Amino acid sequence: MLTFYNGQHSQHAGKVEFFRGELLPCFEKPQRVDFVLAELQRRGLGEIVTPQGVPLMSLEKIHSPRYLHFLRHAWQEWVALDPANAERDALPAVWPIRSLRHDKEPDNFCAKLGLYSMDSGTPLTAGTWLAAKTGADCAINAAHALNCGERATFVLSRPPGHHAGHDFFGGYCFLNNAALAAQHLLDDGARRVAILDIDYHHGNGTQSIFYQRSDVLFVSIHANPATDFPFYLGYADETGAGEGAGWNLNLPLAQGSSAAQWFAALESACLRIAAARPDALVISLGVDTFAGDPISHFLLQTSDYLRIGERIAQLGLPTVFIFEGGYAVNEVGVNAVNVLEGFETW
Ligand code: SP5
Ligand code: ZN
Repeated sequence: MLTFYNGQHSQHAGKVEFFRGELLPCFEKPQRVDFVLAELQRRGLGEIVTPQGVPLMSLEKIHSPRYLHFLRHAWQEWVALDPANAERDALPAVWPIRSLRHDKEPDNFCAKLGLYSMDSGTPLTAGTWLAAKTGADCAINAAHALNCGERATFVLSRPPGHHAGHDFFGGYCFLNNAALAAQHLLDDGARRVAILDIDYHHGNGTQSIFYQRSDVLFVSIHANPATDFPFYLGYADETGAGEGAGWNLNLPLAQGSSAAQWFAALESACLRIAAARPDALVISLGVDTFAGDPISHFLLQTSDYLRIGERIAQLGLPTVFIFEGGYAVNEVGVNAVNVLEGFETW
């Protein structure tokens, strides 16, 4: 399997995230990708390539121009507020919630941070734009490679993407790599693309981007949003709207769900995807479903990840795997690569 690796990912290295009144060390750290890369190389699972940079125009198919402009210039504006900010992560602290305006972009940088974000757990740093942009390059290159005859490709990048919406960051995500890959597959001629999101957290960004569209089926298995981030989206009654009615399937599970319960949901997900007869598949591959994950509450074991890959392979579709969450750093490499190996060996 061809892997598109973002060597600039380490430029995004947040110091802290805000959680319950405290600044905690970031869970989403560079070593995550280092462990996956080491495990890929150890197993010799295929070539690792550097992507070509894509024009900003291709990001505008998913993200708003003013959000992209904000992200590109955010760090210099943050440091312009106070030179001492060069040593501090930028975290939002004020948001335009219901009754406040979204249509005016404020001049004040802290106000802009709130306009373009959903949480205070996602630090923006000096290298965030570079890491996120080269990650998006990987996603679009990996989608394009399917058009050039690859059966499957893997996007090994961070920061992750599935919480990022049309014009906001959050949940450790800035650019929605899965959405960018799906859109590229459509632009390359696919009539319909399915996205299967198996990260522990609901992919609110991806869902909202495609909610009104029938050319992208979004299916997600995740923790019940009543108890888990991103809290405000991901319920089973969200089935799509307008043209997209019927093209969104959420399969929320309770905290503490077993592997058996999780695999029952995977079966429902795969049946829906097969019924849609898509031309290609994008997997938002989070491995924070692992029993040992420090921020999540499902109970999958390392060997379960091989079975996930095998079941996905049975769909028989050209597939782009995109690395999302997974915070048990020592196991994240083995678990993620097990999915790829299960897929390859089926
Ligand atoms: C891509 C992805 O997996 N994003 C997840 C974002 C989750 N953000 C909320 C994290 C809450 C951290 N909880 C700390 C628990 C410490 N015991
Ligand atoms: Zn997650």
